[in-house]
Amino acid sequence: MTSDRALVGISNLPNQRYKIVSSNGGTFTLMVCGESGLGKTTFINTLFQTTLKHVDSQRRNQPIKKTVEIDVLRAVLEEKNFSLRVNVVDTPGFGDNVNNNKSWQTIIDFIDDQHDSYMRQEQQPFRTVKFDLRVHAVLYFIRPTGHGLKPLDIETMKRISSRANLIPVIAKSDTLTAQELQDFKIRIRQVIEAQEIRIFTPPLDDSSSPDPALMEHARQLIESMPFAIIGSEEKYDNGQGQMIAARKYPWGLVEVENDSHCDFRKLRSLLLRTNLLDLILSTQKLHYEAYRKLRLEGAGSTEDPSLPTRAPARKLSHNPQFKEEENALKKYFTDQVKAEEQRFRQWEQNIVNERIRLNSDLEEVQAKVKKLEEQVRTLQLRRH
Ligand SMILES: Nc1nc2c(ncn2[C@@H]2O[C@H](COP(=O)(O)OP(=O)(O)OP(=O)(O)O)[C@@H](O)[C@H]2O)c(=O)[nH]1
Ligand SMILES: [Mg+2]
Repeated sequence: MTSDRALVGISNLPNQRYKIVSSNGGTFTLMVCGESGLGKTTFINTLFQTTLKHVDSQRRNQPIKKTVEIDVLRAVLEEKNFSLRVNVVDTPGFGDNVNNNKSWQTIIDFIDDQHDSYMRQEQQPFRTVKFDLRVHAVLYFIRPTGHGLKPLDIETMKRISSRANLIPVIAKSDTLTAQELQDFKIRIRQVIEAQEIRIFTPPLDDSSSPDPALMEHARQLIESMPFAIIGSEEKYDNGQGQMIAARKYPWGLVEVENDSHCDFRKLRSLLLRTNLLDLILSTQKLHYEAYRKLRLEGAGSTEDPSLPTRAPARKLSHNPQFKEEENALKKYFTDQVKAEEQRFRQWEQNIVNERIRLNSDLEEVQAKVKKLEEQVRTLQLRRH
């Protein structure tokens, strides 16, 4: 067991805390997003390798391909006396050359849709929520350029932060030197502050249990933000007979779970241990309540375009689990429309036939009337 686990593992948190997590349905949903090719899928696999148990295991050992649609992976986090269901939402990366305008839309819609779906279920008479995929934390992957944030990063992060707990991370941090990384972190923090992007920060003041070890840990986490991460699917011998997740360079290994190489362990601790409950509770109290309020107040009540103001168009396709349902529904509608069109054409034809028939009837009647009129006229002439 590594030192930070021993110090602030889930099992060391006050009893009440994980009771709440368990009674809250015991599900934690994590989402990753950002530009394409930054290692989002690799990060998820690294997390599964080091910490989580994969529930649908058929995906294992398949080579990573470019992610093309939203993918929800289910996992279990198991620790001493504690077990938690975890959903990880992998998303397709934003392209680099194509028109990136509104590339955040799929992600934003997904987050809004989950709030919407939860709200609908809560409104049902029996109020049993069966399907809760509300996103508790969004990892935003930043390209390790060393320069700063792109306008697209800023726009996307702003939109996410008004809906969910946003945690920016520096992707592929093994490609930067220690000094470059330090400067890059400072630059990113400055932009986040100047742009007033609200990121998730571990609370320092926990009055219910003022534990100095926890406080110190929280301080360390805050100082390290945005977390520099490294993902790898490969394991290498660390020279002491242990196989560890790392990236191999000619000069040596860059280790995923080494605090002097990157912040992977800090981020994992924040997500799955020390701040798990904060993330779940703030999603409910802050983000879900804000969404609910906006929806109940109706459209047009806010000047901020980044906030949801209306019911989202319910695009089932955002969730791959609904794909089949959606296709079946589409086919049903197409068939219905075809049948109706056919019926309408037949009906139109019937009307035309009827008109022809009536017209010819009319002509006949008119001819008869004419004949009778003539007969009347001849009779009248004879009488005179
Ligand atoms: N140097 C380095 N390379 C990495 C790291 N993580 C992933 N990669 C590599 O980057 C490439 C892309 O990784 P993916 O995990 O597919 O990236 P992605 O963000 O999921 O990409 P999309 O699905 O297209 O959005 C792969 O070749 C990975 O091996 C990292 O931490 N450091
Ligand atoms: Mg991917």
